[in-house]
Amino acid sequence: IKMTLTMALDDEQLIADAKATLIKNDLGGYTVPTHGLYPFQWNWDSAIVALGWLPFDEPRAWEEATSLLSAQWKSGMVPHVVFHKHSDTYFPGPDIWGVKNTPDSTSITQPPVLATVIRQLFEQTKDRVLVDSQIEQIVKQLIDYHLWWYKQRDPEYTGLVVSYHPWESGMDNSPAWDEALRAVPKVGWEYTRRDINHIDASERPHKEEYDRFLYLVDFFRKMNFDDTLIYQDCPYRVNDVSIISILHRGTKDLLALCKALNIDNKQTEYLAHRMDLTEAAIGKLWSAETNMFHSFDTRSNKLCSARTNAGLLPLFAGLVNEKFTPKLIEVLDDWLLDRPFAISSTHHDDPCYEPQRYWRGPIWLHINWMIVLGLEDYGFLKQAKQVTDASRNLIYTSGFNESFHAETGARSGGADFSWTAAMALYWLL
Ligand code: 9WN
Repeated sequence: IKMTLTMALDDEQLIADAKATLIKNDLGGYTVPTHGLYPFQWNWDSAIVALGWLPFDEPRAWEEATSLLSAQWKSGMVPHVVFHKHSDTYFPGPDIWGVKNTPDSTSITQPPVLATVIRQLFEQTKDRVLVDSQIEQIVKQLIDYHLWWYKQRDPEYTGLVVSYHPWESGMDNSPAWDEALRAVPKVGWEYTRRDINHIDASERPHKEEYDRFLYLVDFFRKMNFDDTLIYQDCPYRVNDVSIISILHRGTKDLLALCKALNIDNKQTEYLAHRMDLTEAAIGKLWSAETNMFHSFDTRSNKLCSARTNAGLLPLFAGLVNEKFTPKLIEVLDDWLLDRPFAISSTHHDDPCYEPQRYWRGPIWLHINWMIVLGLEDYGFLKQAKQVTDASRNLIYTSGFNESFHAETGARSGGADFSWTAAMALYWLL
């Protein structure tokens, strides 16, 4: 009884702290991931954060989405960062990206998890007037966004969209990108990073990666942000299994929303057709050697070799067929074995595994959340519970950090982090 009481009190305190974290990071209509390190609005962070606002401030949850969508480009693209207000604490800012839009933004996007979140908001919001006043406009913008993904990022109808930048994947220095990134030249100019003013360099990407990240930013500007030219010539062009999975799940959720709103037209038909193409093509990302999914480098025509948690995300998308499912679950069981803190972003037996360095080892709760939803859909409830318990464990051990050290569960990256607070609210309430 004593144990239960202590836990209940801890939960109460954690819930209050998680809410306070979101409120502290609220800059009026949008939430920064954390002050200093990331002082702007990030695309997939905001989607996750909306889930955190939902249980205690419904209008604010919806506003998180509409403020992000206010930066949507005419093409339909929703940027990866929106620079609503000036800040000197982050690099690269709008001057380096060179985009001439209002509001200022970057020229790439991020994993489109927003549609899945909007479906949850639509189903769970109690204030139906709030929902009815904006859902059609939001769905219209999401349709444009998803059409843009398929048309511009898979113009050859392969079934697998491409990504042009590790920042677009949201898994910046994942070892999955090592080989593909080596083909990108290094930028020729000097620059000053700001991230290592906030966070120890041992937890961040190396300079060699930043040199190439920035080369790509320059390249987009030189191409005048033209989707067709970039598709043809971008030196980095990867079928990212994480983006592909999140897009697929998002489109499914978007079509469910359309159904609920009686939207049935050429666009929804087109999206359904694109989903069929992805289902037919996903086998290309399966490796019989590792028994899991990998991203694919379309420049070298090779699977990216590292074993990362992105390779589990086809579960979230419902893209794992009967032949692959038992094998993938076996890999997951091994990944979780004797690991109270899970799931590391890179498998602990992979030669590239570094438990403290950003996307090369640390654990990210929003990825766990997606994997759990997938496991539940497939009926793997034991594993879903294991990952949920491990995620809660991390919150109890170290609070709301950007990510967590894969071995110790200790803080990794920024503190007072919005998406981790949002996931805490999702799991503790
Ligand atoms: C670049 C904000 C973002 C996340 C990404 C994470 C990190 C940025 C950076 O922070 O990326 O977009 O400068 O390191 O990798 O997933 O959206 O939290």
